[in-house]
Amino acid sequence: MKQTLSTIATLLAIACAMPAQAQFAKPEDAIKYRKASFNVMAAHFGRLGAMANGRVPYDAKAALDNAEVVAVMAKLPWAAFGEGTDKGDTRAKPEIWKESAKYKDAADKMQAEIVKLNTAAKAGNIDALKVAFGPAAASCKACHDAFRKD
Ligand code: ASC
Repeated sequence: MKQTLSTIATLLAIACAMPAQAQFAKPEDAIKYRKASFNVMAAHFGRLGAMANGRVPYDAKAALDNAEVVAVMAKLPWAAFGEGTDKGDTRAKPEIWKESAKYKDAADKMQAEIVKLNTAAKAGNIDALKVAFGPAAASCKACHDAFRKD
C-alpha cells in the first residue's frame, strides 16, 4: 500500500507539473480519465460510508487504507476538465466551465473534507470517522447537484 501510494504520488507530482492540455491526447481520453478517478474514489468512499453507517464492522486499518485512496483520487479529476471535454460521454454540466471559480471552490471544499476524513481515519476510532464522513459526503453531493446532470 505504501509503495503503491508513493508511486502514485510520484506520478501525480509529474502530472501536476505538466499543463493540463498535454496530459491527454484526445478530449475523450480526459473524460474517461476523470470518470475513472471519480469511480475509484466512489468505490473507496463507499466502503468508508459502510463503516461509518454501521453496515459493515469498523476496521481501523481498512478505513485508513480506503481514506488514503480517496485522498489520492480526489486530486486527479480536475486536470481532466480542459477545453473540448464538455461534450461527449459525460454528465458534466456547462456550469463547470461557465462558473469555473464556483466549480473550483466546490472541488477545493471536497478535497478539504477528504483531508479531514483522513485525519479521522488516522485517529483509528469509529466516532471520529462518523463525524468526518457526513460533511465529506455532503461536499460530494453539493458538487453533483450543481455541476452534474442526473
Ligand atoms: C458516495 C458516492 C458519492 C457520494 C455522494 C454523497 O458514496 O459514490 O458520490 O457518496 O453520493 O451524497
